[in-house]
Amino acid sequence: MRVERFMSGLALILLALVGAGVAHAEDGYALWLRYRPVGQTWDARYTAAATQLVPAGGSATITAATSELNRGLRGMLGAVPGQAASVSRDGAILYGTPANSRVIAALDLPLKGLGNDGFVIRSVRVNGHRATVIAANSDVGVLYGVFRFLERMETREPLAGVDVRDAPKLKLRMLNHWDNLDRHVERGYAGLSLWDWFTLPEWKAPRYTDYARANASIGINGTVLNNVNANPDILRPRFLKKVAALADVFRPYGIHVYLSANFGAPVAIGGLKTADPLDPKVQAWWKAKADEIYRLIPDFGGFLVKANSEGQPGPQDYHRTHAQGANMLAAALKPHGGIVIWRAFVYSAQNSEDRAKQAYSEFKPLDGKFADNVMVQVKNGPIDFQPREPFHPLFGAMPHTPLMMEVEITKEYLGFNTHLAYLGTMWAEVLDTDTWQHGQGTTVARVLEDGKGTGLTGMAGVSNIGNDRDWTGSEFDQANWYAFGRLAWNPQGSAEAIARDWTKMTWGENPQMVDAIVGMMMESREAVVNYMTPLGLAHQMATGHHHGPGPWVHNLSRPEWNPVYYNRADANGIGFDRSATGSDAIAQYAPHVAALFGSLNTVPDKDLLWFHHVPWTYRMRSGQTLWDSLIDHYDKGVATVAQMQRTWALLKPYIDKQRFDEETAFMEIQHHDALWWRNASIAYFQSLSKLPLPAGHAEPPHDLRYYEAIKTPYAPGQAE
Ligand code: BDP
Repeated sequence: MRVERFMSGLALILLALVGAGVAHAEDGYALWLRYRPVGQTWDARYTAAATQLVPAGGSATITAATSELNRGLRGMLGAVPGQAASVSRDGAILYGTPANSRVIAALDLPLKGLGNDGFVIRSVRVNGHRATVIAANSDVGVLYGVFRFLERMETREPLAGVDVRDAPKLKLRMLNHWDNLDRHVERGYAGLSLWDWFTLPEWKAPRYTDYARANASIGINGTVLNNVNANPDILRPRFLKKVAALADVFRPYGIHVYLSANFGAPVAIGGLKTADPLDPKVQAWWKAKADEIYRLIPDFGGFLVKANSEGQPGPQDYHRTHAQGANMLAAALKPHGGIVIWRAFVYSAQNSEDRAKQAYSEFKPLDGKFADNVMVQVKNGPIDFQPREPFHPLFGAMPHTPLMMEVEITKEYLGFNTHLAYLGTMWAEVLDTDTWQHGQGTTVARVLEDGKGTGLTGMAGVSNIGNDRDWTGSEFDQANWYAFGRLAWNPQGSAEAIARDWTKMTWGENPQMVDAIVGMMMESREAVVNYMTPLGLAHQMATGHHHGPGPWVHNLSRPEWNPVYYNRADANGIGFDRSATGSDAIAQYAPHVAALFGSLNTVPDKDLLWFHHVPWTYRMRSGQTLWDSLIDHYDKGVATVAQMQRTWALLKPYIDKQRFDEETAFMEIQHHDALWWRNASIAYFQSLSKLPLPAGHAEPPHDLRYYEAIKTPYAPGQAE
């Protein structure tokens, strides 16, 4: 009796919970694949277009597509359609390749030219019934099409009369995890590494599958599992078995596994005395290692290498070039179809050349000297993932080398996980910039789309994923993972359209709310630039962890580690002269671009202090002095954050409590940090310029010493 009463009490509570909408309580785990009920307006229409699933073929990938359709339709429509071997009623969804389905083959769809990964989604008639066909040349293409189909429903696009034909513009769309073997994530702000090396390979956590689903949903098809500052132990047999277990989970989702390789591995774990790439024993060691890896992982992608950079070993230790090093590894991978991705992020410990010039100086002479299974991976800007940089000059200077662009999804220099900064706008800004390599119109996007005869094209993003429940440490940072995938698929895509799709899937469809959130996102990165490093400043962050301001730092052992190296502020003025009268970094760009950046008359304000040193009293095109404009920018940054807070507060009625509360708190942190950045930066620069603040702008509440004394030694994500 008691038990019964207890049970019915429990049932009542459960019912009440569901009824009261607590079912809507969300913690971000579902990402943009929330599949919430579509609501009355859409329910009947979508239900009529999803009455029956007709898969073609039985591969693990097609099975994954079926289970995603089931999951999505159950969530959005409340029911799972039955599965059938052929279309037997109106509203069927038929998905597969022409090779696996005579019906699909007979539809004669425009699949030519779509490659492996492209797809067609179309309303058709089959056996006299209305149906939607999702077809591709490979099962992975079909899976991408299925995700796009579900995304159309999530973003409330009509399914009747659908006609989509799409294919990725880049071949490799990769995440780079900077994950260590002890699960610490370098520059990670979302908990520990997802890879639980300790329990692999036996325990393949379900979360690995969810990771693969999320990536496949946005077309990501490669993942480098470990930090570029690579521990050679990952190449030991014990770890390779664990890597293989992850590769097995990811395979159905079209995701290939890659590893960061430590160039010194033959010495560190191979018992050799040298890692010289021209030494036959070293070559044999890498060949045997590659053979061993491919026995375990037949579709292994290849190696990512950080060599002779920030203390990592490399071919230059043996007086060999980057090309000689890369080509040696490439030869080991070549028989298996693997590739080498060689990073161009280098600056020397001895070289006194402007750091912004060093990668070009090192790599430009090597153009055309790399094997045809090597790509060079170039960061978006010439320094290091700053809130704003001009595009990297190598993008306009390597006509014979396939280039991969590397961006940092994790916000090492843009406020970690607690600052809202949508990076789609930042990446689109770089992608849309014209390098003028082959005359007007050679944008960075087009350079990336050109495999230089090798067929290798790609984009890499340093992952912001960890084992936090919401994956990325904040809801809004999920948008950066999503936007990366979308832009890697189509580097000419629109950052705003991407933000809009993500917002609808992540927060809901209410049009006012969507407009408000997209508006916040679209100005968020500029706000960070304004309160941290306006007008072309860069690398003003505190030492090591890069959290908070440190524009005064001048005592680190290497000149280019110090913020003063970048701001060059003194009593007279501020900025780094990279024009012809200075370091002449502009000469690394095509003449048209060099002229644009090199002259004070034409340099965009946003890049002014990157390329020029100007007096505090310099007259900007607006008529303001540089000093006044600088202060304006800091204050604008803070004001934008305050505006975002007000907008967000108005959205409370539309958003579930946990996610709303977390972002509210994070925006408070962001506002506080923005003020800190503004005040500390102004206090420092004012100690040099000795100028009063323009009317209407408040003095920093404390003196410079106060800001210099602020330390945050336990900031997360530090390099070890
Ligand atoms: C820097 C990071 C450092 C990375 C390095 C890299 O601070 O942790 O190892 O980039 O890209 O921005 O290799």
